[in-house]
Order: sequence, then structure tokens, then C-alpha cells
Amino acid sequence: MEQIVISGTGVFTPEESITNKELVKAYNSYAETYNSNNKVDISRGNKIALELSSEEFIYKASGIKSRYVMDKKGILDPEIMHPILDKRSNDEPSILAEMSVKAAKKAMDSAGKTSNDIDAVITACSNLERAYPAISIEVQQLLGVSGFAFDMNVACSSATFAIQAAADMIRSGSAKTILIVNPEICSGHLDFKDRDCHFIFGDVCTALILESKETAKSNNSFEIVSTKCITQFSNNIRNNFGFLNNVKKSSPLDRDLLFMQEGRKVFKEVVPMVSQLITDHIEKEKIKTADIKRLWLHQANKSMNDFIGKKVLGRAPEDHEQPNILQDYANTSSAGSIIAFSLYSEDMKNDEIGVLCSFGAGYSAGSIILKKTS
Ligand code: CO8
Repeated sequence: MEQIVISGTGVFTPEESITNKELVKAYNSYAETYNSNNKVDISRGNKIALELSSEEFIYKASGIKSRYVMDKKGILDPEIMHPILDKRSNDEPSILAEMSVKAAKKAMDSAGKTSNDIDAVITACSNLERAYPAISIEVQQLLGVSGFAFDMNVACSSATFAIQAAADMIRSGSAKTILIVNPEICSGHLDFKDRDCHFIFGDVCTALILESKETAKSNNSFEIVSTKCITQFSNNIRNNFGFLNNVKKSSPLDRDLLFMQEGRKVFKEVVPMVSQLITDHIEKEKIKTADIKRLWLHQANKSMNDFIGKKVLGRAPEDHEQPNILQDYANTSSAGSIIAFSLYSEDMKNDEIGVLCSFGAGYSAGSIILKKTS
């Protein structure tokens, strides 16, 4: 079978970031104002008072310290509590395409490729800013890439599912060199007025170049040894935003048009599902656990990753074996495991093996076994 490699990665990190302290201050100010404005209804039992958020809880429950965002001011204004992004004309690049191009250029540089070498673009992410035309086709045009482009969404597993799709497409001959971008403006679909989840997400864009091993000239390439993607329907992470909202007479302010989750249930159900997926996958490929040098896991929750790492390796992983980036980036949906891979892969030696693994809404989980080749 033809060998396919990931020959380049790129990460676009927004300039602005928000610490837990800043986020909690904004939330608590919003909650105190709400409680004061509704004190009569609250005292009569018609409304429930909002409880305050806490920095200590956020770090302890998630491992998150800070998150990068595309707009800090709107999120931290207790009167607004969401990012404010400029409205652009149809003749200007869309914001998702713009951040995709920035990450793509870094990935192309690291792979030693130009636009002329690429013949397909996949935009794989949790939320696309419009129904059509595809963001991918806009990215393709902005970069001057020939061939074809399309968008896909498998929530947090969008990037790993795109890796599987791209590797299969290169093997079958439909494209030679594929650019995958994962623009994630998670702050745009997060309810910053919801204490249970206001701290979870951040913004970023990652990019990957996939090609045949024969054409790769990068000095940091990883062969895609095997891919395994699984899905299992669950309502525990759900967002009802979509093109039927208008005809269903939804209000744009309806809570279910933003990210919702049963965090505890997700934790309990996804940890065993992902541990089993990775264990079965490496066993099927006849790879010994002792030969797994690195786990680049989805970045949602530190305890979740600790559990999965321990289950897969049969012992607590060392920090360098299972690098976390969520303390700085928070959950960036499909981009999280790709950031970890991009930042913590160059030191690996030829023939060393690692597993890149995503998990999230769907449920969906993708395991990609990678072997360093150059
Ligand atoms: N400050 C203080 N206290 C709080 C806060 C807060 N901010 N929030 C909750 N509490 C309180 C609760 O009220 C509760 O109090 P009590 O015990 O008195 O009832 C207590 O803290 C414990 O609450 P939880 O049980 O909710 O807390 P957990 O320990 O379960 O931690 C987490 C919450 C961090 C959310 C945890 O459950 C978790 O990480 N679960 C897994 C989540 C996950 O991985 N989800 C994946 C989603 S990402 C994905 O798939 C992509 C979706 C598409 C992208 C969307 C982009 C926006």
C-alpha cells in the first residue's frame, strides 16, 4: 500500500487571550447585575439566582488556565458576553478563510510546498460561518490552489476524520497533496453567560499537509501507519443551530442554538470509548504498548487525558509522552490534538510511533497511528 505522510503542520494563534481570572471577573459581574436586577423575582421564587464562577473550580475541573480568542473585549464586557467580529462584505475574505490561510502558509512552509503543489483543500471544523459557498473553496482561491475543495464537520473529530479521508483520497489517486485546515472560533458558539461551560473553549486554526512519502521533502514527516474512526450517536453534546432555525421559528437567542453539554456524562462515556479505540487499534496493527512514544490527545479536559493515557499505556504517562496544551489554549475542538502534535513532534526519532486521537460530539473519535520518517 502506498505510504502517505503528514509532511507539514501550522498553527495560527490569535493575538488576544483571556485568563481564568479575567473570565471569572466578567462572569461574576454579569451574574451580580442579573441577581440585583431580578431580586424581587428571585425572592419570590420566580427566578433562580445565578451562582458565581470560580478560578479554582475551572482549573481543578478542566486544567485550563487561559484561552486565545478572536475578540477579547466583547467577551469580557458584562453587558455583551460574546465576541464581536466585524461584519465583512462578500468581497472580503471571510474570517474563517483568513485564519485558515495563515495556518496553511505555516504548514506549507514546514512541508516545503507551494500552492502549485497542492491539489485539494479540506476545511474540517466544528462550526462553519455560512452554508455556502464552502469555506474550503474560498481558501483554495485565496491560496491559488488548483483541483477541488470541500468542507466537512465531525465536531471535535473533524481533523482526524479529515486525515483519514485525505489519506484514502491520495491512495486512490483523487489527489496528490492535500491541505487540511481546522479554523475553530469556538468562542462564537459558546454561551459565556452559562457558568457550567463559560470557561471551556478557545479560538485557533491548525493546518496539515498530506502527501505520498515519495514526494515529501520535509525534515519532520510522519507516516500514517493506520487510521480508525468510530461514531456513536449521543445528545450529550449538542448545538441545534442550523438552516431550519428560521422556518422552525427559533429565536436567535434560544439557548439551544449554542453549545450545550452534559459534561459529567460525556466524561464518563467518552473516556472508556476512547481508551478502547486506541487499545484495539494498536493491537490490530500489532504494535506493543511499550512502543508508543507519544499520545497527542484531544484537548478538552486534563483529567480525561490522564485517564485515557493511563488506560492505554498501563501506567501514568510522563508529561512529555502525553503533551497537553489545553492549559494555554483551552478546548479548541478539532484543532486541539493537532496543536499538541505540531508543537510536540519534532524531537521524535525516526521510526518512533505516536497516536493522534480526537474525541467529541457525535460521539465521534478518531485514532491515527503515526511513525516518524524524517
Ligand atoms: N465555577 C464554580 N463552580 C462551578 C462552575 C464554575 N464555573 N461550573 C460548575 N460549577 C459547580 C456545579 O454547579 C457543581 O456544583 P454542585 O456539586 O453543588 O452541583 C460542581 O461545580 C460540579 O459541576 P460539574 O459536575 O458540572 O463539574 P465537572 O467536575 O463534571 O466538570 C467539566 C465540568 C469540566 C465540563 C467536565 O465535566 C468535562 O470536562 N467533561 C467533558 C467535557 C468534554 O470533553 N466535552 C467535549 C466537548 S467538545 C466537543 O465535542 C466539540 C463540540 C463542538 C465545539 C463546540 C465549540 C463551542
